[in-house]
Amino acid sequence: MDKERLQDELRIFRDRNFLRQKLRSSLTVYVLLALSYLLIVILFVVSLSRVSMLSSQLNEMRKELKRNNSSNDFKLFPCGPEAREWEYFSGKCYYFSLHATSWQRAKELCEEEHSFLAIINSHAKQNFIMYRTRNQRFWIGLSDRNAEGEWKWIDGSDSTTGFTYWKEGEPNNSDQNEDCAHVWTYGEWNDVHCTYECYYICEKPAPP
Ligand code: MAN
Ligand code: CA
Repeated sequence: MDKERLQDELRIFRDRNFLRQKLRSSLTVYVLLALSYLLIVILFVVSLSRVSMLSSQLNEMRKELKRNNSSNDFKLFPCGPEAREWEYFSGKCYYFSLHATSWQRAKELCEEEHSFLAIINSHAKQNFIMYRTRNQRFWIGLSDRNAEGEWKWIDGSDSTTGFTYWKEGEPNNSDQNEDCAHVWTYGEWNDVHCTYECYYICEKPAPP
């Protein structure tokens, strides 16, 4: 009888021990699992931050490269590397239009580009414009629209006192209706009706 009880107790003891051991080992597994999850999360966060650090460094390098390039390009394109249709001459930038229009529209188109119809006030500028316009008619910022015979530049300055380059016999106000000036053959100036369609030259100061 006693022996049986003893055996029972021994079995219970063994069972409990077994359970305890099982519990302990599965606890170890869970702890290990949790630790490895934690490790993965840490690794993920660290690599994410490294990647974002690297990408911001790369961005900085790209910007620096762009800055260097564009400052170099300014040597080649003083009117701005992003505005290569503007040509540099003696501190000013000029745009020679690719289509013809009326004097008024040309004036507006220049103003839309923060510029004005070209004012020719020196031989050097006259030559530059002559070489560039090659006998084509291009509007310049000169008219006597406000008072017949009083030729004024677009900035209000009087043209009769300064540099002029009229073709011989011009301005002749042909048909009493020619109030706007354009450069023509060999860059010489002529007056025509303002609704005539000419190419046009815009001018603006070169960026600092
Ligand atoms: C001729 C001359 C000019 C005039 C033009 C108009 O070439 O009379 O003065 O401006 O015609 O087309
Ligand atoms: Ca004329």
